[in-house]
Amino acid sequence: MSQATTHAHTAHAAAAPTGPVHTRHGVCNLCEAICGLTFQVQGEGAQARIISVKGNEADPLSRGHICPKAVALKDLHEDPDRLRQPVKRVVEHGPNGPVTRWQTITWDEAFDAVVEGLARVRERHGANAVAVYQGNPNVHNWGNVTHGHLFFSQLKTRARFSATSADQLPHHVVAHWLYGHQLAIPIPDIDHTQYMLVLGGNPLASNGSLMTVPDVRARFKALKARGGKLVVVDPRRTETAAIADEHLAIDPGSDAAWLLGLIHTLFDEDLTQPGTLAPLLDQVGAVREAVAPFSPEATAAVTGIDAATTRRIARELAAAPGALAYGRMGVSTQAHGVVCQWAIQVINLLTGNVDREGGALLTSPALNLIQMKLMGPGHFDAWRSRVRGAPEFGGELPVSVLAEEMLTPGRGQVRALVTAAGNPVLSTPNGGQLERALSQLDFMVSIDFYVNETTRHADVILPPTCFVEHDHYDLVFLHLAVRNVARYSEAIVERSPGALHDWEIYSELATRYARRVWALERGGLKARLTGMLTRGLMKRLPPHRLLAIGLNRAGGKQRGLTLARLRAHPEGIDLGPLKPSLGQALTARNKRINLLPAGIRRELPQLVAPFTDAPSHTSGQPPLKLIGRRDVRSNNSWMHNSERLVSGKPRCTLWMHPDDAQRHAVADGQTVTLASRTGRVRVPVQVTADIRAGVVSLPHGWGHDRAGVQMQVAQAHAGVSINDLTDDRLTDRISANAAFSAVPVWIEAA
Ligand SMILES: Nc1nc2c(c(=O)[nH]1)N[C@H]1C(S)=C(S)[C@@H](COP(=O)(O)OP(=O)(O)OC[C@H]3O[C@@H](n4cnc5c(=O)[nH]c(N)nc54)[C@H](O)[C@@H]3O)O[C@H]1N2
Ligand SMILES: Nc1nc2c(c(=O)[nH]1)N[C@H]1C(S)=C(S)[C@@H](COP(=O)(O)OP(=O)(O)OC[C@H]3O[C@@H](n4cnc5c(=O)[nH]c(N)nc54)[C@H](O)[C@@H]3O)O[C@H]1N2
Ligand code: SF4
Ligand SMILES: [Mo]
Repeated sequence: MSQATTHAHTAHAAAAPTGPVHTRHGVCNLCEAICGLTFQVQGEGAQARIISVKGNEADPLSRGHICPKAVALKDLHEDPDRLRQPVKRVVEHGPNGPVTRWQTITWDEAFDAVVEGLARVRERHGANAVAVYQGNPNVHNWGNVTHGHLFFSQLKTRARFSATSADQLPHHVVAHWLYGHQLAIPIPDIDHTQYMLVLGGNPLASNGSLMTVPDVRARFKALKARGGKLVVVDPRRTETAAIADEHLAIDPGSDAAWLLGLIHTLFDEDLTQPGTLAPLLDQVGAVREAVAPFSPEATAAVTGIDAATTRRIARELAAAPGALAYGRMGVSTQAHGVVCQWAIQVINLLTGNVDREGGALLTSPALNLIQMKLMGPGHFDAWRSRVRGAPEFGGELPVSVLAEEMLTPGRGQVRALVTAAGNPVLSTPNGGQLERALSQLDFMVSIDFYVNETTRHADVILPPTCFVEHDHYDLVFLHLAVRNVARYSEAIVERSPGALHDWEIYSELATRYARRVWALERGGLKARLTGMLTRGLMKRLPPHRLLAIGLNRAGGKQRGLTLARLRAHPEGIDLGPLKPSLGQALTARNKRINLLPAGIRRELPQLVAPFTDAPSHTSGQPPLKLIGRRDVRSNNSWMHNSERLVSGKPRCTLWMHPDDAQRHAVADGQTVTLASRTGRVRVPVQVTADIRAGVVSLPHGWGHDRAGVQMQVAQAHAGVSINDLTDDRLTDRISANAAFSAVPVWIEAA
């Protein structure tokens, strides 16, 4: 089908601003660092323009740090491609075949169309035929956190998916198993540690993840200045590896073997010293037995790291007064993601570094979702996906199964989709297959402000305001920050007339949808009336009112943490460094830590042969192993429409080691066809010794040249999508999280 775009919208920026200049304090929500910002805004009302964005020196967490993306918040605000009114997709049949056009509609029409579209599919095919995919910005935009569930819970579907399972699901599974809550993830005390072992994370480019750590470069510098050591384990010599004391270029996908080798050494050399948590640990002896086969000597051939080095690292970790292992994306999105994250916790526990200053600790945010029971502890494998039998976690299925649930006929086949702040075509494995599945749906709605690779398949797009147009209190990332702070920011500029915030869209959808499906619902009248009252009430409670209520419930008055005080301190209120609290919390709940959860106990014996037998290369050259990478000027798939973030040399290149380039007769800059089981892309090669031989790397979030995308700058810098090569069948063996690391690929043609 040819797609022409007749949708036009008024360019927003154009006119030069006039009038007085105001200074306003806010934050950046693009990544987990949540840097404090100072904006200069000129003009009034909806005409106001942002004229500068700077780091806020007074911010107790970010201390003035920003990265180039902060200024792009202004570009997003002014972007003429950003949708400002709801649109519906209209297909017209012209002389050259069907033509797609986006027609602007009123909010009223849009809500009605969405509610009708979803309700019809549910009536015909049941509630599970309507799927939901929630993307990453849902956790970066607090209105989604406070009000999203009102709508999503109404759908009563088990077909719920999110970016979590393309990212950090293994962390949640392990936190749930070991510490009793999916969000109980100990955070590196980077400002006080003497030894930090980083695996599969590149905070210098990502600005940290499951570790809100603005200004990470300065913090690493301070770590080294006080005599501490930074070790990076990554198949690439990353920006972080470049400033580390030591870099170990591990073979991708083998980290679990290496980490088991570290645990083995801790026992073997009598280095365990669990400290204050020791009385709470169960199954320590069972762990010792389970890791017995994985000596550094037995696993060295698989990991590419020699046994002497592994043993030395174990000794260093055990000896440092405050040390920690930290693993992120690279060791989460792989076939052994859960084993990796479990092993990292076990190392920190056995060396006494969990819940200890200079180790990894739980945070104490002003609004603690765990303590206040505003978020459930999580549950694993309570049901499984229809086609593959993949386990749910916390009510969500892994996104790797989304496309097959749409493409496989039968009862419960997914026929409608809601995407909310997500771009799964570019961000989930085998995006090409998902794309084919989306084009066959009966109905699709996207809550998003761009017509992008995913939303172009929607029947209706509901565009919310952008970040600078609404207030913010970070309900999620303040739980993950390396220092406790509380910080509320007002909107920086007024929203344009008629625009709705995400939370208002969810409130409205929730009420209208509930009314529409009232007749379909079973269950007691009382529960249903309570639901109706809650929705009615929540509609009148904006996020900031809920914040005020929440702070009050958390004893804010006594602690001087009221909304009024937060408003008076837009730079944030410092609540001090991380302090031990896990031990007390577990004791109070009468909980213990089972160091060898059943899922791990079952898994380890199955890893003995693959991890301890040296790989054999009898059948010619093995395929190359594909991994990803991030760049400080990208933000997943959706900030490439900012000219300042995409200018300069193209960044979507395939990194290849000189030995591999020679073997494939490929020159630097040459374009090759790279193929995998799922697809192929044409991409220029960048020859560099900064990657391990046998491994190639592509960044994710590119591939904007699909027909019908309406992001002009991004289209001009399209790149290719790594997820046209990644594989929905390659998943973490326990959680079924996507395994993006070590995808087998080969060069088809130079
Ligand atoms: N600039 C920028 N910042 C971002 C984002 C962005 O897109 N751009 N995205 C944000 C999001 S959503 C997240 S989740 C975080 C992620 O934050 P990080 O986890 O720090 O993510 P990456 O920078 O991708 O680092 C992953 C590293 O793992 C390495 N790696 C790949 N495979 C393996 C393996 O098998 N073993 C080991 N040991 N390493 C491996 C890669 O080479 C890479 O350096 O970043 C956030 N911040
Ligand atoms: N191969 C490979 N794949 C990856 C990764 C990788 O490292 N390698 N990283 C993975 C990771 S860590 C993540 S988190 C996922 C991200 O996966 P997704 O969340 O699916 O993708 P994003 O690129 O973050 O897309 C965000 C979408 O939300 C919209 N948006 C932005 N802000 C708002 C808002 O405030 N409200 C609404 N309603 N919409 C908004 C944007 O326009 C965009 O369409 O990708 C994953 N995919
Ligand atoms: S590091 Fe950059 S993108 Fe991340 S919050 Fe800070 S300014 Fe925003
Ligand atoms: Mo992520």
